Amino acid sequence: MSMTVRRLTRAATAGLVAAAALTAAAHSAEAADTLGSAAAGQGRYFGTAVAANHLGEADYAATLDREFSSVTPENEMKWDATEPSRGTFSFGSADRIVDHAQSQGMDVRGHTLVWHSQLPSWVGSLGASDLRTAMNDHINGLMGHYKGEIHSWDVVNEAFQDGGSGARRSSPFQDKLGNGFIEEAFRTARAADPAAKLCYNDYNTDGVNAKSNAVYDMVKDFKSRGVPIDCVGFQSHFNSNSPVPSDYRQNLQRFADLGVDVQITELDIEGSGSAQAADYTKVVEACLAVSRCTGMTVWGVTDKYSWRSSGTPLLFDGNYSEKPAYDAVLSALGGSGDPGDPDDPGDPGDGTPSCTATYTRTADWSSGYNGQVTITAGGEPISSWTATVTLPAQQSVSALWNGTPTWSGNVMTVRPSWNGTLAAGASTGFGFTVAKNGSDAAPVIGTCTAS
Ligand code: G2I
Repeated sequence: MSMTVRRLTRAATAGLVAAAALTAAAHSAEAADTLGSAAAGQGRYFGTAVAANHLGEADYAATLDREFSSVTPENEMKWDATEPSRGTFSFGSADRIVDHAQSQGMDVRGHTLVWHSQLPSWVGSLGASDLRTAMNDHINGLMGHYKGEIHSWDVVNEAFQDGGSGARRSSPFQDKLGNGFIEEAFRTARAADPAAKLCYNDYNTDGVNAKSNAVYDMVKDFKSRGVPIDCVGFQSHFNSNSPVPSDYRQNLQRFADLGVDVQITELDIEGSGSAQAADYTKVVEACLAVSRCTGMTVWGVTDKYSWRSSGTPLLFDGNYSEKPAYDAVLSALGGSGDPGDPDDPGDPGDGTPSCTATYTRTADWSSGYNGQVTITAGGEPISSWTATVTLPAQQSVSALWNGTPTWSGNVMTVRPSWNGTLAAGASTGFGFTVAKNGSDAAPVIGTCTAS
């Protein structure tokens, strides 16, 4: 289908979209008991990254539609997905997300136009002059297709190196077009969709450091020379190696003081329980303290689909139950959700048994290892649980304790032996010994189900 036809088709639905947005706003005004409605009460959006291939999962879509007011396609608008060969655009998966968002009255962030990663190899093989044309054609192709439908675009993503130098990262764009590629991308983007906010987006720029200083200097220079830039995105992927910086708010504020909006674009914080909740509170409070911090996006709906799933970094667990981090964010946003409300999914008394399963390798030797899966009940007591462990093809289990396995190929389904009954929040687990048979890969733990 030609781009012109898609553009007309998308524009023709705009009236319906506006109607849906009004319905959502009217609904949310009644009670600020979701992330999106509570954030709206603070004049902010609260978004999530979304993957098109999960939209058909009822619980995923229900959680998304209930809680969030903005979506960012996690991979579907990237160059490899949208222009896999030169001049041939494919918008199918991204359109599914945009259409879904619009049907629910949610806004859309565009991610991302010019990035060194998820870049098809044909781009890297172009000479400078062709590459410049291809970069501008790509920006025009995407922004034209979604003209008027994206509230903010990540025009350039991750163009600076990590570490102390503050230098630009090597990429086809940097190496062949030089420092000016960023400015050129922003100028092209402004002309392509004048209504979209144009953002520069990066990670490890959340506190004041050499990398954020380099981005700061670029933004300052752009503002002084009239290069069109409206916002800076702070990805905010946190864990114990990269904790929420103590000068997070101060860093957001110094960018805002340059005359740009700031947005938290890919928030996730590894951990669990009250420690994770406290970290999330810090982030939300920092954004709310900076008037130009216009919104926050978490990088996924549920822990089970996170790019860092083993770190359980998100607000909903693998069963879509609200975690303590969810309650903390809602409360920091001034929402009226009650952390102990039996009507809230995941809160004690909601009547839905749930559990989570987490895996650790507890012993390791050349020919084998021991694995331990910890089963933790959600906000309700449970009387039984089921967890699946998918082993790499070569491996075999030689012993298993504190659980009862059944097998289907290399998938082991484990149910309790004596340890099915758990109080709300209590844990048990099972262990097993694996013969590696030449493969040292880790097993994959499936979603825990409880009754
Ligand atoms: O790495 C986390 C994020 C850092 N900032 C830019 C973001 O765009 C980036 O997102 C992640 C996605 O969450 C992952 O889902 O970007 C990764 C790729 O750089 C994404 O991973 C890719 C896998 O590498 C592919 O193998 C897979 O086909 O996801 C693809 C789609 O599931």
